[in-house]
Amino acid sequence: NATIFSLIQPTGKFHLGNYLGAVRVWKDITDLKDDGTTLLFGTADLHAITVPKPNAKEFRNYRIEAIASILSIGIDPEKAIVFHQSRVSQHTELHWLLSSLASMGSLNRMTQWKSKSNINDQSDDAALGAIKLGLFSYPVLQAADILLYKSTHVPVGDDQSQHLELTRQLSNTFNKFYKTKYFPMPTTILAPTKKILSLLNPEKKMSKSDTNQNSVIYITDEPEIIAKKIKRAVTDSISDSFYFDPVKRPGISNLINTLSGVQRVSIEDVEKDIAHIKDHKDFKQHVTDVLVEELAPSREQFHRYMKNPDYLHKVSEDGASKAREIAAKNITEIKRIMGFL
Ligand code: AQP
Repeated sequence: NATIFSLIQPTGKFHLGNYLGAVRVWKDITDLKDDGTTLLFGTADLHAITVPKPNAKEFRNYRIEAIASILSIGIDPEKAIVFHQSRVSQHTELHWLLSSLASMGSLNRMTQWKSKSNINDQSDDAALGAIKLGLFSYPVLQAADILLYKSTHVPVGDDQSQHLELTRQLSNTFNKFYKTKYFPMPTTILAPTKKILSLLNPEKKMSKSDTNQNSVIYITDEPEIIAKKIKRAVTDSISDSFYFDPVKRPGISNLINTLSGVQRVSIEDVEKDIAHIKDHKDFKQHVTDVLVEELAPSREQFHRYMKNPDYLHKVSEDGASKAREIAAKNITEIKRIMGFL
């Protein structure tokens, strides 16, 4: 039977990238599946402490907000297991077991620890020495998350493809070493929308941890905030027509890609739809209108859920208890294969 699994870090409010690259895809999958497929979606709260950490009070709030966001997008907790990673201790247990198979070389090739630690020069020993082990071994924990449930499919944005490749490598290494077919080779379900970029620097991806709030549209942003951020978004001075050309027009192309994702139509169809627009002000107004309309229902739901923390707690604890049932069974089998039992 298929198992579809994905997590998101509770490192702040979810933004358009998280929405189009992850959580809206999770909702689409949940709505579609009614065939006994196991669905697990939740927060990667153990991963969240590998980046500059919020204080405990903020972190508690981010975790709650993440569950409220997942539900407000319309994921039905009766159909999908919604939970916090840290509430299922087998994730860290499998992380250790897999870390004995993960080579430093393969982790060294991952790009995320470099971008998240802003390390440009790998001969800078002092900078390298300051990098935390947790950030470096992040992809091993991610592989453990996925393999713990013998997941067959993992929906993610394209920035995560490299980590999924490492997961498949670890699955293969384990199976070969222990002469078993225990772990599946999880397939990446790539989000249909290309990476969403920062509004102020379209060289970088839109990111929760970006220090400049104006570069990010949060899915809970009020209409006037969305309008203000889109107004300030970096574009260009080519007027009269708006078309997709990420090299020459990165800012405009990022907005067109966003429209294509939100409206679920191709880039070409967006170009046709906006062909009549001649100036930047009208183009930005159009983008604002589309975003405001798309995000309004989940924003309202989000505020409703946040007024009921007991319900959110219950959903994530019920989810964790269902996840633990699968995890406990699987970790016992894994430890038996490895000779611990
Ligand atoms: N800009 C993006 N465009 C498309 N997809 C994106 N995702 C993240 N940013 C974009 C997808 O969101 C899912 C959850 O990501 P995550 O929170 O686990 O980690 P991240 O990729 O590191 O996200 P952020 O927003 O950049 O968080 P911080 O700043 O805390 O590191 C993933 O499926 C990812 O592909």
